[in-house]
Amino acid sequence: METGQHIPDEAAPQDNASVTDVSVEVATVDAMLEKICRKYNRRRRRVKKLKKKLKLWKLRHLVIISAVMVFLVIILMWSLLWVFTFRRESNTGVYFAGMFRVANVEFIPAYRHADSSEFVSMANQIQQVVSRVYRSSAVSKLYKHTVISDLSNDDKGGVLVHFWMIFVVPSLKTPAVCEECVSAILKDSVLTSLKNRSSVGFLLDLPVDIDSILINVALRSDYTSTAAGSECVDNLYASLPDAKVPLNVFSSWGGLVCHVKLTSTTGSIVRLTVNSLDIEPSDCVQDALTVYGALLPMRTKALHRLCEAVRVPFSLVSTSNIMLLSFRLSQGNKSFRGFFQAISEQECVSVIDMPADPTVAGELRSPFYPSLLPPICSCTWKFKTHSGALGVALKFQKYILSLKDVTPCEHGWWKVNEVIYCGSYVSHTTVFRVPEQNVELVFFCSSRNAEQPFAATYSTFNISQPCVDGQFLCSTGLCVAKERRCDGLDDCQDESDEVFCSKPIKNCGSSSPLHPLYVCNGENDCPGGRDETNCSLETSCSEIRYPCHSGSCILKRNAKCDGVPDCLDRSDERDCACGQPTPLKRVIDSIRPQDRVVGGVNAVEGEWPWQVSLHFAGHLYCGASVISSEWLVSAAHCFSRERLSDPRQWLAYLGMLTQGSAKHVAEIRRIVVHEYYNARTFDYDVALLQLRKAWPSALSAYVQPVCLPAPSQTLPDSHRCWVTGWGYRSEQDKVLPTVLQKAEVSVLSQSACKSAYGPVSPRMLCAGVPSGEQDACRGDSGGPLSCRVSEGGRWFLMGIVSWGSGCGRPNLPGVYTRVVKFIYWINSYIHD
Ligand code: 4AZ
Repeated sequence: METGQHIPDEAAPQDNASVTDVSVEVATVDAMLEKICRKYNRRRRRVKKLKKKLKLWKLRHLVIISAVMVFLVIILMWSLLWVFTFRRESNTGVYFAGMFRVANVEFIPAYRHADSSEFVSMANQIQQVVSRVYRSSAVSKLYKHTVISDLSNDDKGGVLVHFWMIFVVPSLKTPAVCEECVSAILKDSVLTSLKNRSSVGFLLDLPVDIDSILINVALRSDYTSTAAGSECVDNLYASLPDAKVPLNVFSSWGGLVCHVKLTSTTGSIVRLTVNSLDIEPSDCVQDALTVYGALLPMRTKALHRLCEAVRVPFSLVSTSNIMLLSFRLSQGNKSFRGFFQAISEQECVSVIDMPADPTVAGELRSPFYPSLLPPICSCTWKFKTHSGALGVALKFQKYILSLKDVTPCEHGWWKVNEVIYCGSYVSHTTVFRVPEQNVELVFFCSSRNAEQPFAATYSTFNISQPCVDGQFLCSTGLCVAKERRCDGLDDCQDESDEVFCSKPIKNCGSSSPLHPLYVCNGENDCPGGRDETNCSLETSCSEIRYPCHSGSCILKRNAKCDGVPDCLDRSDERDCACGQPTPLKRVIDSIRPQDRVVGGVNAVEGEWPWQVSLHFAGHLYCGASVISSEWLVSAAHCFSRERLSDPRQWLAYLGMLTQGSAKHVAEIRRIVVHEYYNARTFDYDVALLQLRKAWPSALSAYVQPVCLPAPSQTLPDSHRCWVTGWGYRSEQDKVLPTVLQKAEVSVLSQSACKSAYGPVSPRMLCAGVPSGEQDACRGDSGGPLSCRVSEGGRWFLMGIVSWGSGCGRPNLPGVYTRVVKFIYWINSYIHD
């Protein structure tokens, strides 16, 4: 801005002004002063501004510096916290139980006593070697120490060393001390020194058999309860062959976990006889006795586990001269009574010359019979018949041989004249025939744990005619009278005499008796319903008659809970608080959209009050059905793998329509998988689950048991039933439905089922529709196939979702466990 006089920005020099100038200048003094004042003011303002700026700058820096300081302090504190608290907390002890054989060392009896100087000196030497190996390994920083727990005499010579190894590992590094990794360190050390195909090498200077090295991850509690100083470890020794060494254990004997170590003389094996075991059945959680073929509780050496009381004595053998009994006994009166013996190892080879008389038979028995089969064993029988026309027949009780397929044999494998068969346990008799004069049978044990023994009677048979004239050859190998074919009774024990039968003639008017299938089956087959009269007369029993409580039977097959008292004692109408749902909305089931559960529709609240959703580790895994206030029934295959058999990992959702809205969530106390369940064939696919607590009866509008059918109960072919569950809606589906789905399916005859799948067992039942549009699928397993015998009647559990070829495929129906075959088995648990 211009004012006529230029005011320089900076103070102008005034000393050169002359006196003559003064007058002139006097006139302008005021102006000058004003100028100076203005200049001064402007300067002051500028200084003020500068000061303000400086203040602001300082403040900003102060804030930044303080923020940085706070940040640094937080980092420092976090690091300190992590180093001193979290890091320490996340360090875990990892425990291993192991064993190896030290060769070329003579075993001396003093080694049996951990307090002997000989033991201490030998143990120190071994412990130092093992420690040196691990301290120079990749896991040296994590290795803590080794404790030698036992030295025993080994059949192969030398000393068998049992030891504990402890690592302290930050959680993030746990994979570095896996079972395989830890055992590889030991094996690698020996491997480098192996010579001349011998299995003995050197662990530094210790001669160790590489094949004997076995290391298992173990529990800390097992370590503390077996470690030196524990009050609950006992060592017993059987020095005389066959002499019984008594073994009695009581819960007052010690702590919760107690161990008894058994040893017998070199060259012998230990046989344990259990006379009685009094414990609570609790699925091995509270009470259990685990028997090991080692002196430490090593997982891969477990021989047998008892989680229920034992009343009938039995015995089992170890695979060597050592055995460990590991008791877990909770409070209460718990006891074990039995004894152990040193028995000699049997050479199991027999040569049998078959007698000429085909009626004379002998018996072959599993190794160590009647003791349970150990996991490792073999036996050979060589038969020779007197003629090329005669072969060898073996009649097994509750055991069957079937040709091996790609899956491994879980219950023993057999080599029969070079052909391989798998053995399995079944509930009936079978006959295995070898149509050759010279037969060599070799049996190998192949299960992970001890198993039931078997026995078979052997005899010769006519190769060209296995069954005599007038007899029919069943698939089980049994021979039954020809008249028994298609008589409605399971004479063959696998129903092979009752499939592919033409419909029996209804000889209603004739003097010969009416075919049993038509008699008292609930349908009027003869004019005037003559076949349905006198059905309540009490008579002798057979599988197609209804068993009254009194012990006698009536002809009416479907008498149970049908509203009419038929038995004299009225037992057929007892315990009928089941199978009567009270849907809270009207049920619409006729019109269904085609895009749901393999052809299903949403169920409504209260429609299937027995339906259960079983969740494993938080995820839907299977279905189940409520059958009483504390028992559910499901499929065995839902629990067959080791981790799935722990009841603590499961939750049962009861009274639920939509996932997440259960009226009751129940914990599981115990899972009982059928003892004959066969994971290869899915035969005997049934399991029972006992709840920790009964579900509240106040929930009866939402939770109710389904009726269990009588063993005699029948359904006409093509009878319509319902399958329910939260399983996938198609084979390709990736998401599970949230609302319970129901689909209507027809029951197929056993012949139609066999036409679809080939061999299906009598314990299986097919249901579906020819198009495949309605079916069960993955996730529905274990859930119910619910049927009403008569319109408006009660619902019965006729099937349990088991398996099938895919889901919803045409002519490949769903396969269900046939519940009528398991009524006695189920009742033996739920009415205990
Ligand atoms: C299963 O995997 C499964 N279509 C259940 C039932 C069926 C197929 C598979 C029948 O659990």
